[in-house]
Amino acid sequence: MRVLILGADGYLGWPTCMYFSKREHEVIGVDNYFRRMACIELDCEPLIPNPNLVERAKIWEEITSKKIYVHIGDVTNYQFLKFVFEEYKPDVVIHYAEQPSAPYSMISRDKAAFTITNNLLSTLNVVYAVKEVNPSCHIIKLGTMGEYGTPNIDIPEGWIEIEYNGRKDKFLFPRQASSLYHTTKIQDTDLLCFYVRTWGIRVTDLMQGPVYGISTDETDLDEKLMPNFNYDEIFGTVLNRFIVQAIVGHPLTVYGKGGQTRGYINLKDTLQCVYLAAMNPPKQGELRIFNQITETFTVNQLAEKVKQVGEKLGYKVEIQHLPNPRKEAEEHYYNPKYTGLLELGLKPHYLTDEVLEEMFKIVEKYKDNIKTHKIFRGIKW
Ligand code: USQ
Repeated sequence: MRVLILGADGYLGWPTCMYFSKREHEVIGVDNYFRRMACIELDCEPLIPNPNLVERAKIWEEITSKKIYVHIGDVTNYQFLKFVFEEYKPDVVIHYAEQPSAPYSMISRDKAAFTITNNLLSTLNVVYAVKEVNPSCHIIKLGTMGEYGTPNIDIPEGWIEIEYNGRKDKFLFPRQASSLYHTTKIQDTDLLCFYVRTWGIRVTDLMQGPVYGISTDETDLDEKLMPNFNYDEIFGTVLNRFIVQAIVGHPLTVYGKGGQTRGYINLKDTLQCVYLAAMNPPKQGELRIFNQITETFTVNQLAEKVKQVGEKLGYKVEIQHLPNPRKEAEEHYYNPKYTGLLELGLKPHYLTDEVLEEMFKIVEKYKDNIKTHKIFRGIKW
């Protein structure tokens, strides 16, 4: 397959490029370095310095003799995106080119406006490029479990059948986001749903939960191929943050009561899921939705696990309950379904003590890079 990856320099993007390339697919990676620039602007650079995307692709080629084509540009610029589509005519486009952080989207009006413009326009442009250049191209779009929020009923994979006044129909499951960022993901899904109905394009929308992890089989080949591992409040996800905090002796930052439950997934499984979606495309005119998680935890459970494993490794780990800077339910029902990807063949890497220990061991090597002032600044909403 010819695979176009938008957001190829990101935490998920770069490992995805290598994963497909290793499996003999032709990979084209596109990025505008938004995340790198935002990390410099907001003083929250990742734990390990990463070579830029062009350099990463060169290092990958030196090690594996496999080429990843790189284009630096902005997906919200339609002329640029259309040029890339015309040049390569991809079979599948993986759209990660979004502003991915809930706290970032809540910093100011300007950051909210950027999040809306970037996320919606990039999705619209992908739809148009597919329609105008290659209508059979399969769009794989990264959505988020946060689109559903935390409803007091079970969460199906995207769709719900409703019976009302004696009649039945199938709808997108009602969505209730808890940040502006998550709201843009809902709007993306609505856009895709509209164009699937109208133009018969084919789309897989992956509702992913918070990802953790720092290594994959491909990143293990060379330190310079490691993913961008953020541990700050803006771009770092909760479990990655807790490991870094445990290592530097910072009390684990549990927000509020810590009963917030989410579906989590190992970075290695994100790659498997996206790959399985690409290898098993939906038919034309279908919007297929999978919940991309492998198990659920409360924040308190994650903190306890990190404390236990950290203490086994000789760290003194304290758990702290901070006043929650976010508006979210801290105790709630949560029962999502996530069987679709398992049925396609996903073999999950669950969050065992061994997995946590391995993460501790890798992060420990970069301990001197950790800057404690980046851990918590209290972006509120
Ligand atoms: N949390 C803490 N302490 C922290 C950081 C987070 O208690 O130091 C809590 C949050 O309040 C939240 C949960 O942990 O209840 C998860 O927070 P997170 O920062 O790991 O994840 P979130 O902001 O929800 O966003 C991340 C990704 C986003 C993705 C989303 C999936 O940044 O791109 O869409 O996970 S989901 O959460 O299912 O919507």
